[in-house]
Amino acid sequence: MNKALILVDIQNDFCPGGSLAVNDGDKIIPIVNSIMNKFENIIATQDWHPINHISFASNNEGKNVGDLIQLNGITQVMWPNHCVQDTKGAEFVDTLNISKITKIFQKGTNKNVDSYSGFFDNDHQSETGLSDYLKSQNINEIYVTGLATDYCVKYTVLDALNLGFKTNLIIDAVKGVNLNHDDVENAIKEMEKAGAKIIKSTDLNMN
Ligand code: VGL
Ligand code: ZN
Repeated sequence: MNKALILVDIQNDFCPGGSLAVNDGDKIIPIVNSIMNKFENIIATQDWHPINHISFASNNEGKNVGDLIQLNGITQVMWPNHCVQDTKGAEFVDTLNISKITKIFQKGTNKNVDSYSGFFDNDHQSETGLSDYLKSQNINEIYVTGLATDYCVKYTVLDALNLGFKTNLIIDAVKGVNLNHDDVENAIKEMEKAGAKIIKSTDLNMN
């Protein structure tokens, strides 16, 4: 069986200067680059929204960034426009060593539903293909890095565990949004409780 490194949404809009910047989001990039040589399978997800995406406050009259709406029974945060298809903000950060990426999965492409997880849309009605791809490569263990800890990283980890993948969270290679001050802490606890192993990038040097 094989293992894979997963890079969640390491895109310009989630780094300082971007429209949905995560504090110190760029600080993970040298760490992510430095562990790539431990993996043959390096899979990146890319938040990839059409300009009319439902998660953008700008597409919901009277809503402001940070507001919550109900969407088919699911709570949806109103985000600033971000990761719009074919824009600079949606590109991978240019200091990321993208030459090592072996496969890319784009998500959030359906304007009517958000997709935090790299596996499924938030309503769990459609898949990105990541799960089938991992199975086709005999990958049963994943190591997750990227942005943001309390959204796309968390949902990717929880879905991976539900799908039966052995899942490690590389704690120094993720950063979160923290709309509320303890969101990141709670997200880490939730992932751990669901069965994720919390490791440090330096632990990878020991095997
Ligand atoms: C994300 C909010 C909206 C993420 C994506 O990558 O964590 N967060 N879209
Ligand atoms: Zn998004």
